[in-house]
Amino acid sequence: MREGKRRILTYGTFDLLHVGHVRLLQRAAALGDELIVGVSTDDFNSIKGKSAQYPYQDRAEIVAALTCVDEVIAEENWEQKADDIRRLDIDALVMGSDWEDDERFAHLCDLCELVFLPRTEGISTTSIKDDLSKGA
Ligand code: C2G
Repeated sequence: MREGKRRILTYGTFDLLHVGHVRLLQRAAALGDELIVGVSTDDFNSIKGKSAQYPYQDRAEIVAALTCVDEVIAEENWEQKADDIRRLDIDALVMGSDWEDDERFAHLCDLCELVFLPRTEGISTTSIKDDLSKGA
């Protein structure tokens, strides 16, 4: 905790922001006093095998505009999380449940709490893109 404030961290691409993202961020924010969000850069998205519709600057600006978000940092690689947790004095790392079994997160429980929240079913950036391309 920093100055007695419980600090929450989460990461994501947050492309074409939708209710699944917003509900994740709101629930994460509700677990503490401050929410810091690592938004994946365009280069890191390439590493993740994702290509976002919006460039990093726009995605970061949109996430930063949410009232439940206190700070946005760039997520540039898989390896930065431990350093981010220490540097930002994080109390809990919060992710959607699709990350629960990912070994890239398991070791982080030595540094802070790990919380995995149920995903919002029935919506994803990919499904939005597919619907739009089909003229749905
Ligand atoms: N999410 C959700 N419900 C959805 C869609 C997404 O709860 N219907 C959550 C995801 O579980 C994730 C967050 O919203 O915790 C952001 O999702 P994405 O933008 O798809 O991010 P992702 O590709 O999962 O990147 O290092 C971690 C990665 O950067 C996470």
